[in-house]
Amino acid sequence: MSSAVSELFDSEVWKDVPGFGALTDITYHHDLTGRIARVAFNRPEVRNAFRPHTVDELYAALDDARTNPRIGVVLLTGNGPSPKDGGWAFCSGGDQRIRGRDGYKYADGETASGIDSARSGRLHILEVQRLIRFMPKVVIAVVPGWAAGGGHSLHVVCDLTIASAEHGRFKQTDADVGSFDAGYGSAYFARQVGQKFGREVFFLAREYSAQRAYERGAVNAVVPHAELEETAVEWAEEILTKSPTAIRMLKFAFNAVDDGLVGQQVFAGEATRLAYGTDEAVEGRDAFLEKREPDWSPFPWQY
Ligand code: S0N
Repeated sequence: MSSAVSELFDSEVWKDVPGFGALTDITYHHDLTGRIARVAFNRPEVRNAFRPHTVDELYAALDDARTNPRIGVVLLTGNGPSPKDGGWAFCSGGDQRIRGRDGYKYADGETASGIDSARSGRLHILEVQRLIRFMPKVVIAVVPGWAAGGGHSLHVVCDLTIASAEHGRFKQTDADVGSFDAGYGSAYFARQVGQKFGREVFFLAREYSAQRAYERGAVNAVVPHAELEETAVEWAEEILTKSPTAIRMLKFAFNAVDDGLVGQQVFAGEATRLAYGTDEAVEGRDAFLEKREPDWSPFPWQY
């Protein structure tokens, strides 16, 4: 059991993760079975905008989930509501107070100029996008409020999206603030929803309800706000009844068509891993180690 970090957070479902006690910008929990991870933006007063430190924490938690062999599904969400005005957010993208600016000082002392110059301007949120994309587990965006800017892109790159009927809202503000996600956020989004609608979302930067996003195929389910996390856990539990290898291969198969040679490489790596488990591959390895010709006779040229 864990103490509540969000109005939708069920303390009976989640436990703290050892080694992640000092987080400031996100929260990270596992369910009691240790098979589902919940990673949440925890800056509700700025609609869960991320600063560089947020992204560092996010990457560390997601990578921990990626490498934990018991975890099969990751829920990515935003804590809320905002203590200032009660507003809800998944994530509103990059913190615009710090973007490309020297000297902005947060209440907790972090400054834009305090960031190592080798890292300044580095959009490492893109590394988080790749981590979600290439993690051999299902990542579900659980959207309790705004998904805007770089937050919209994160929902796009997640495998599935479940949104709050009352508060889920989607907006791609990039062109309003002189920013552009020219990778998964836009091009892959257009693969999901079609070119015309994809371009509309970016070029007009309008606001879309969860229902409208659902109708356009950008969201898998729209559920009552109070049931959002419960529903996400139900979906995760259903996925966990499936074959881990089948889910992994399917995720990489879905990805491969849009990921070029990198997609092929990831899929091929998994195919090689499967092949290494066959007697045929074992024979090849053993023949080399035993300095003899391999005997392929037990292995047919299957058709
Ligand atoms: C999400 C929106 C639509 C919500 O509108 P709403 O409900 O009317 O709330 P607001 O009153 O606007 O906001 C409440 C408080 O939260 C602050 N706030 C909201 N979003 C941000 C943000 N992204 N950064 C900093 N503060 C934010 C508001 O200022 C307000 O604070 P107070 O109460 O003090 O006034 C609406 O808020 C909205 O449109 N937000 C901005 C969305 C946006 O444009 N995001 C950035 C888009 N681009 C990216 O994400 C690319 C990545 C990126 O920017 C980046 C990241 C890291 C490093 C560098 C970069 C880079 O691009 O250079």
